[in-house]
Amino acid sequence: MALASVDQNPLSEDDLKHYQQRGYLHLEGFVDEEILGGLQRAAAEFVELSRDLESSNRVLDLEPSHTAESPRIRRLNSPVDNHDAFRAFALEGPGAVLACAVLGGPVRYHHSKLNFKWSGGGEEIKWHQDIQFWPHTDFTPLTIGVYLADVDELMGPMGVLPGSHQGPLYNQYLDSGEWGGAMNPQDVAGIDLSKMEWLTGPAGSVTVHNCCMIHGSVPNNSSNPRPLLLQTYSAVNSFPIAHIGANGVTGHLSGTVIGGSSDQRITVDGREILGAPDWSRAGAPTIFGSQQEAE
Ligand SMILES: O=C(O)CCC(=O)C(=O)O
Repeated sequence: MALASVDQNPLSEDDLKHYQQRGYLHLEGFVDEEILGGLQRAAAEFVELSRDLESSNRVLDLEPSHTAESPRIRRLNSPVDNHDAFRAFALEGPGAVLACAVLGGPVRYHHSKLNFKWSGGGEEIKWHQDIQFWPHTDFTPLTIGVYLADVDELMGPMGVLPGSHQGPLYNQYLDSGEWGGAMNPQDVAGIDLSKMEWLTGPAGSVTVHNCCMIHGSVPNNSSNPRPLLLQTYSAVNSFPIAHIGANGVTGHLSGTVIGGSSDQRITVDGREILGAPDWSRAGAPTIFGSQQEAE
């Protein structure tokens, strides 16, 4: 996939060092007004669409108190698959350029979502790490967040625990054995919540966090929604591991390679494999077909 401005590196050496050591970046006002306006208009279109819905569907996840007069969207699933403005931002525009800059080369897009976190109590996201939701063959995956509105401390900004990406990877199952999607209270008691950094900022500000980072956000008790557009990428030769969590159900454009090509080289258990091409869209040829074509 072609990048809008592949020659332009938006990060300094200090930014890269900060990401490696602390596991996150906080880039105030990163997205310019024109592109931000396009993303905001796209988000507003989904709010209008939601007025016709009485319950959640595949694309829009609604809060129980949602009504046509007072819409309350929890999440727009896979914005990249559902609107051109989100697709262009994440696969060709500033989101793509930033992902390539942080990871130092071509990247593989994994998934996207838009968390609205509505006003007056919009929901908390408990402390968690992402990698357990969609394990990959390495720990390069990261998520880029864009605030589509000004966000202050009262609005439930993203909170990250600097350096925690290098620490333990926690069990996110409940004691009952069911998937809980968050760290359990005993583990949360063992982390120093006073070290949390709350990433606020004007609309267009960007957050980047590594897949092993402990992060979350408190309810939005302000009178304005807190739309946060999130898109996840890995290094090009990092691959999602099938049959765990969300891998395999992340959207039609998942797996798109941005800013170069993939040579399908992966290392598993210390051994390098030069894997076959990606046949997930076109369908796999048979071994007979491939071998005869090669003659
Ligand atoms: O919306 C937020 O504040 C955080 C989102 C998040 O951590 C997630 O969806 O994994």
